[in-house]
Amino acid sequence: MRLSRYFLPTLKETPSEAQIVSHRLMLRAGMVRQASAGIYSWLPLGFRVLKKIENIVHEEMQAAGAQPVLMPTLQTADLWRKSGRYDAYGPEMLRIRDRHDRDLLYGPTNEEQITTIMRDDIRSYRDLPRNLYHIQWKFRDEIRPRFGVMRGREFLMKDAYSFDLDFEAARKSYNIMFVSYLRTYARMGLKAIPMQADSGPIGGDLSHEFIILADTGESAVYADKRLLEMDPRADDIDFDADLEPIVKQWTSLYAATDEKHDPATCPLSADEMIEARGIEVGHIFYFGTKYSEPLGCTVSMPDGEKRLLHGGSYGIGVSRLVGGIIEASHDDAGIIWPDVVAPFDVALINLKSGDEACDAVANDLYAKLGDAGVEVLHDDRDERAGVKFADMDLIGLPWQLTVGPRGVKAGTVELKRRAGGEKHELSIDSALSRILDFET
Ligand code: P5A
Repeated sequence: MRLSRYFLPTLKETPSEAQIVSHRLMLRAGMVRQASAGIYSWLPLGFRVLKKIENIVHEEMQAAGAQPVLMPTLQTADLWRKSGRYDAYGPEMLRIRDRHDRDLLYGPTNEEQITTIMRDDIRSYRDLPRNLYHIQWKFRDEIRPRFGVMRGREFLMKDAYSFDLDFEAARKSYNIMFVSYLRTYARMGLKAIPMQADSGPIGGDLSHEFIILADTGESAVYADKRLLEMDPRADDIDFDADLEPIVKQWTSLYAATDEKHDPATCPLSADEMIEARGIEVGHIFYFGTKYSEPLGCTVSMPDGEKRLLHGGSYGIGVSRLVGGIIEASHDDAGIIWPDVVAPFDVALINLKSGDEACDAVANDLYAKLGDAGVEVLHDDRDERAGVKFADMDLIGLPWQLTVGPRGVKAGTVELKRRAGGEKHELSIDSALSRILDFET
């Protein structure tokens, strides 16, 4: 992509409405713009990151056996009246009336809807287990939308729903999602710690929040230091195997948010514990027959007996993760994207756009990288070097490849890794192969 044609409205000044670093950087890097309180438009750069995160979530969900679907954003009030949540959900639910005076709502979550889909089309115990998920916009009329996409009113969630015959089987489905979540966050360069949690309006008695540590997080967290050393990607995972030992490894170490933390029962000494703040990037629930019972979701057993299904639901805050990753990975100059979610792989900076020799080298590098499948943002603008470097540091692409008149004469370019900041003057070919070896 040529930056001269790209819609990238970066800001020099720090927007005054933004209280935390990820919100400031998302506005300054031209990733999002607020449409109204807690509702955002995603501009090209931000949209690319959102899609990268979505892709990782899709891949990991499907590796764990969940199947993608897409349910609508609007649901009927009658459906929620049956589960009893229409009134219970309170003012966070956005209620809508259509031209026929029928009550609708903009879905804050989809337990009711997926349960009726299952109820209508699943017949036999042989059709279980099933896990369906979608990545869809949700609306919650949060009383205090804040921190940009971190606590929006409209936000993108991945929500998966498992259906099983009994508690034992449902526990297996829960464990699969538990392990899959750890790996999903690790793949994005995040250390997410599962913590005991309240199940709130979703309900049920088994629930874990996945929390990444960040000073600006909304929850206070208390956790065993050893959890920080554990690497969920160290083992090859066979999702058909018994995952209980892995889940136990994580859950046997103390970790709780302020809602659940009790100093009286906490087994850790001050030395053994991290006391920090965290961002909830995922939340999983087992709620048994809470929805299958009121909605009549059953299957037939071999003897003809009808059995209510046991359910769980599993959420990932996809749009929140964009902010969460920035909170975890930035410096004074801007964002530092982990490679896998970076909007482009390489910032190609032509310091003297319009100069024949510089243009020739930059265009050649752009073509070669593009042919190899590397995503390049080519700064071909007629701007001062300082502006170009500042913009590229701000938007945080993993590599900066700089073509300047002095280097071009000597046959060299400069390659910088945004994360460590180390710079190398290299021949054009070795710079190219350094990037290609890494990216392809
Ligand atoms: C699980 C999937 C649920 O809604 N039903 C379907 C269950 N869980 S949850 O904890 O309420 O939400 C799941 C994740 O969504 C993110 N999230 C938000 N992100 C941005 N703005 C919000 N206002 C918001 N509310 C929830 C969180 O990451 C949460 O873990």
